[in-house]
Amino acid sequence: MNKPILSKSRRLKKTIFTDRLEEQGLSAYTVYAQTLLPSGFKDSLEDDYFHLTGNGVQIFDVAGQVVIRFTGKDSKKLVQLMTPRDLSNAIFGKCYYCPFVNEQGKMLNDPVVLKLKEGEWLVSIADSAVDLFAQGLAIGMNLDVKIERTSYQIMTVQGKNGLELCRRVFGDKILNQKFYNYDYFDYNGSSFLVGHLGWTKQKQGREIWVSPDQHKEGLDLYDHFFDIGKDLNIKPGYPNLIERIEGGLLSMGNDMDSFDTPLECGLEKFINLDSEAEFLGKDILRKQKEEGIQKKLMGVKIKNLKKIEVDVGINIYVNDQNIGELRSAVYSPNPKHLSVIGIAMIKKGYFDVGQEFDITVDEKNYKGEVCALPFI
Ligand code: THG
Repeated sequence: MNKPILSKSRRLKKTIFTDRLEEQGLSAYTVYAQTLLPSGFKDSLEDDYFHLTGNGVQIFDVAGQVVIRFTGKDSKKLVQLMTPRDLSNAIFGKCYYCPFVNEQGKMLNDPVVLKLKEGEWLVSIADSAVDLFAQGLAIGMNLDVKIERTSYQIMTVQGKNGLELCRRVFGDKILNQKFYNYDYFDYNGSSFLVGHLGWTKQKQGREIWVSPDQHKEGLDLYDHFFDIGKDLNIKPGYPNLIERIEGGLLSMGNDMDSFDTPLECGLEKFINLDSEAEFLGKDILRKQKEEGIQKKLMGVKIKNLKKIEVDVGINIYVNDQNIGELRSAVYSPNPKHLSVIGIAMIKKGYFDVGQEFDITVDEKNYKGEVCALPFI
């Protein structure tokens, strides 16, 4: 079939790494927060999955995780207003994964939030325009805050050998960094913000946040990783759909959108509905928690299907009755699965593990089963 290409333009932001990735054999892009996000190189998605979860290291250009900076007297108030996660005791050096919601308590985004200084917050967004929403709130509420879409450029080092690669550059201090903490590390006289997190379930990954005035040094560091990482089996990578779905890492716009609440998305452990904090949708979310949810994001497995591309939600049925929608899916070559695995929003009464369902993919009928997230 004809494979259309993505036409580039100034509207689709390139990153400081884009040219390099193309030299390295980039074969596919997607777009994330208006930024080019790599989605394939020379090898197959499955080969890249085994490399990422096996004995290698991959560097991803994830500058699509656009960083919005909030500064000023009301910066904390505004960031808190958008999330049911209680940030009142947020400290420097920690990263906070925060569901952001609108006034209906529905998902707006699911960024990572950092308190950088008193009165300065960085919000590293998923794929929706948080800055515009925040600007509207700030104007409407007359808040003293400056909201800027920055040119931070994030790269992430992932895979089993990633920590050793980072140790070679940043020294032993990196080995002691705790999950979801950030700190500053030197490379070549430049101080980089490095966080222990990043877009996979590999738990050893590190993100390097190249600041707006470090673009040259950031690209130097990218090249340096490849120079010194050959014996560690290094290659350029990208958020891997198989690894993401297995790990149950949700994707804004794919698995969840502005029709879903964090409770329906299984994000309850990242929110505090009993806090004193003032945030949008508080009463609605409290009520929903009390009354119980009517739908829930779950894992699904589909048997006897080898290939699937979900570019629109696919309905799921039990006895010809619609019980939900498949939102992301991929064939997993992991010997534990060897089937299509996916993430689906399932209606109440059917979101129990083991529930069987029918689904039609490319005009053929298949049987599936609801399972828990994450898969592994
Ligand atoms: N890094 C940065 N910004 C981001 C992401 C990132 N912005 C958006 C995007 N990712 C949002 N998606 C997720 C989803 C899950 C996680 C991170 C970002 C994640 N969750 C951990 C888990 O589920 O195991 C737990 C996090 C925690 O314990 O606080 O890592 O990756 N800069």
